[in-house]
Amino acid sequence: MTLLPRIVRLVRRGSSSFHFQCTANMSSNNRRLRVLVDMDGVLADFEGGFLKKFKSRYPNEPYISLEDRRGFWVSTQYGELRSDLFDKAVSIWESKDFFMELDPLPGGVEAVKEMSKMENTDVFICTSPIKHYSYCPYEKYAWVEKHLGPNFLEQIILTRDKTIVTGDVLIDDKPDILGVEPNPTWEHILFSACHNKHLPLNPSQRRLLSWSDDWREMLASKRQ
Ligand code: BVP
Ligand code: MG
Repeated sequence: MTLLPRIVRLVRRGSSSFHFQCTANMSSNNRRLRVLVDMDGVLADFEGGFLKKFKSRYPNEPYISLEDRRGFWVSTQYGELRSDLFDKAVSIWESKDFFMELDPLPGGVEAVKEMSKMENTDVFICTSPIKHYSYCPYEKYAWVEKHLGPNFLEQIILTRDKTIVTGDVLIDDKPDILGVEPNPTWEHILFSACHNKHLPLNPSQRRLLSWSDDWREMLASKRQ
């Protein structure tokens, strides 16, 4: 049977199977993998950039080496060391040029460029700006343009809530990614960082130890 008369009949009947067949075909023909890649701690060296600038601005204050970092929030650990160090830590990433001058983490830019050229793959940079918005959002765009090129500006998602973004995977160094959506569509792949590498292994959570780890195999597993 040719398809057109059948579609016309199904539409006239208002058939729900028509809708089902269309969406099923769309998903089988256009099955694209959507990869969300975090920026701070995954592509850009937030922890290294912070420590360098903290030491240079406050040379007489104690600091926490990357070896001794524990917990996602830098400010919390500095505040525990001495309460006034909380605000001093915050002053570092609230300063002009902090986000712009972060170094790329090894292999990240190359990996993102390579995965964005893969067939049937859409890559987005999914990153949370700080609430002090004078510099951070602008500098995140500038960083992406500088390191990934102007075409990649199309791929930026700035959000404080990543749970409402749809995707197949989210590569992110934050151990707990929470928000208003209790069941995000993505699988969170925990990217290792100085603050999370001591956490007990959760067998249901996959990790990428660095960009030298097998991210291609991880993406391949999501296509099956
Ligand atoms: O914009 C970064 C820095 C900020 O949180 C954002 C993390 O974004 P994602 O990598 O999860 O997208 N940030 C803020 C604080 C303290 C604020 Br008070 C901190 O300790 N660490 C940190 O990364
Ligand atoms: Mg991060």
